[in-house]
Amino acid sequence: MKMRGLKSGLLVAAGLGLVASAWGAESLQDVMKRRNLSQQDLLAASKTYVPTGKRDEFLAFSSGGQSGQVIVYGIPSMRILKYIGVFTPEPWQGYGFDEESKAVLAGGRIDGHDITWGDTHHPAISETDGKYDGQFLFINDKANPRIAVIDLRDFETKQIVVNPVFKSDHGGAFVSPNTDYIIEASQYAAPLENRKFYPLEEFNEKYRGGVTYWKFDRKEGLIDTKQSFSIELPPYSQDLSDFGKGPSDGWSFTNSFCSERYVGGIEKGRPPYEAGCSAKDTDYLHVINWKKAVELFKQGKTKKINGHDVIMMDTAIKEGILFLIPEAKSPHGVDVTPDGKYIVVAGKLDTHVSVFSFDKIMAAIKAGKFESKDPYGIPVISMQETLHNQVELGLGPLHTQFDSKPCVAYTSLYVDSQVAKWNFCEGKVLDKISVHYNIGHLMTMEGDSTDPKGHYLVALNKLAIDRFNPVGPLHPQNHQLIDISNDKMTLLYDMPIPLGEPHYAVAIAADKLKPGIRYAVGTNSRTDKPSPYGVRAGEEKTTRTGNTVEVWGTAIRSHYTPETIEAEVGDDVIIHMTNLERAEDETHGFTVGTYNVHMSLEPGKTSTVKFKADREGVYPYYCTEFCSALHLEMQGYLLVKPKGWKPEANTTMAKAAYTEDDYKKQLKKIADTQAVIDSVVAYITSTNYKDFPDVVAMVDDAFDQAGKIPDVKAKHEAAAAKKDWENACLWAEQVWQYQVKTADLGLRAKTYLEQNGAKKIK
Ligand code: K7E
Ligand code: CUA
Repeated sequence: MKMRGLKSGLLVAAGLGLVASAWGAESLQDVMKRRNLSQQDLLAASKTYVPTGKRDEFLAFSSGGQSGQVIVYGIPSMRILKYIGVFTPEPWQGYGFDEESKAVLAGGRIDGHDITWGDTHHPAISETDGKYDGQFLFINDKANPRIAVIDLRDFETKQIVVNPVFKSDHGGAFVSPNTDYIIEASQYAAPLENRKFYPLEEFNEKYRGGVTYWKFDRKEGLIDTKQSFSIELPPYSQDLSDFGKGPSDGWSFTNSFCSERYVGGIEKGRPPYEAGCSAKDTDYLHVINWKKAVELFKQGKTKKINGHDVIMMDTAIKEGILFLIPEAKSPHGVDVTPDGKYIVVAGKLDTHVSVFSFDKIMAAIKAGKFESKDPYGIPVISMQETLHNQVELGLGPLHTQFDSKPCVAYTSLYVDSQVAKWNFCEGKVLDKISVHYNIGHLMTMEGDSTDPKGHYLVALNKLAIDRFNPVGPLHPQNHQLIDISNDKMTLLYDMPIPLGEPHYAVAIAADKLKPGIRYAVGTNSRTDKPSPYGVRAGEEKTTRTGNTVEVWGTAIRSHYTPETIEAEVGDDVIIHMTNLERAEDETHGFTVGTYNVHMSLEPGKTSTVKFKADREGVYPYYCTEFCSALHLEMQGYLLVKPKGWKPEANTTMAKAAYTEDDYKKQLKKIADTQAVIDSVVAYITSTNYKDFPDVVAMVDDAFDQAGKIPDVKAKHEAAAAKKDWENACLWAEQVWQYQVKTADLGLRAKTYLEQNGAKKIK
């Protein structure tokens, strides 16, 4: 890893000499002077710059905080690649505007109410054997206790589940080492029953916290709510959680604050929550044997609350699956080390991080050695006897991530606005770096797995203050990229994020992700199953049943079938569209003006929009993605007629004047274009193009377009034979449209082959 820094340095040094000749007018020194850049700046730039056409080493998935979305960006370039709509409608992706995605969002309804936002905090990538496998992403919604499942084959949200017993959550989403369970801990204690009031005076008796273990069915790609269960916990504000791994696999850890169980109420003259919730010196780390909890659940040792299985505290205590360890007050992060031997806890109001030894915890439990019980009878293990060490790091330590080097950890210091690099085995501070400002979480590459990758760290700061051009009182977020490949950390880059507060983020080696580029034609992308509404070319139809007009349509450059949809006022209109394209990145959109519907039709996808045609009028529909030269012409009309309206007899469309000369010009244009196509085809087939799957796909798509020509050619020739020059010209024009699309694909394939070293074989 040292090599990287050194290599970049050499490149810059070499660049200083070379650039002048390569770029002519301005030398690198000129640019440095003009832009007031130092050598250090250039080195940082060379470590983050990803040249045009090149890709990033890692992909980060960041919570989008109050936006209810997930932000995907590349590292080290910090280029944003996508916002994934999760808990919040996202119109570009049609999320919340087509019926298929509305069904996903409907999974997140609570008490019959739509909830159209979320407070996303902690994303988690699925793991196999404790290592990121790049298949799924999970994220929690703190405000409305929910977990979402995103499939990384297409980066789409597939499922939202509502926690059946919590009223808020925080300690999720984190996955077990084989992703058979996803953990979600509650935050603010409340009655577990839904729609049930108890006065705050009964807080200790009736209010509860808890932790839920969601069963993940990897084959279905969905959480199985019926196989999921919770454990009742005391009304301490449970906070973050983590699963054990390696030697600690089978256990989970959830910390808490406000174990004082203080209830504020300044309006009644009581000191506020913040005073009462931090009065004691310690709070509690919950230590849970979750594998044994699964057994108890399977044995039916649960109570149904709101129809959901809950292992009650009494059972958990009796069965010996629940323990507490005092931890320094108001802790926030709890992070299991990659080797699974230690649990690192940081307290916001303590300058230390505490490193607990899993071995020592097990020894105390085996020996039945407890220092006391909490008010609910949960055995309390001694903090002193289970600590491996405590390390003084600085003010406001929060979260910890790990390096690829053994024993090396990084902890965020919120109050100091710093990152501390330290050795958790030996309890030594190694380095510190300032960040801007008030860092919350931090992220190293695959840094919470059993196999962290080193290289980079991103500081997710709570405040940006003066770092960017001002854009009003609401500032962007600041993600700062830090190079951790050397002994000293160096700050490389500030990235503004113009979305909600990022809490946690996770980053995975880019080559572990294998997203698809097209769906099988007629796929409902939200269920990953064939849509019953998908049709192929030629199968399009429009039906009327009672007051419902239903359209099974298709989209392909540059037209929809059908191009006219007729309805009467008051009809229900249902439009299914299938994108017939096979070419990469040939997405079409679909909207009907003023009806608040939108689809994003990636190649092969089938989507549906539904609405009531409640107003007479003429409503254009059109494609919302600039998909081809004739994208603007990818259009049609929804005609909403008065009830019982009939056309007058013998009306026809206005005619345009076309002549035989016009037709001849069309034929010439077609012949010229065919010459271009022929030369491109000759080039492609003279190479080993079959060795390039991307090119094979383009060639398939080109033949698909060319294959439509004979039919249409027959039409213009038949019209010409009848001297119907209008139809002859227009059908000839359509031939040319297919030629243009064929040529476009052919030229793209040719460029690709030239740039990727195709060999001549003929
Ligand atoms: Cu903002 Cu993990 Cu929800 Cu810490 S959390 S900062
Ligand atoms: Cu299809 Cu624009």
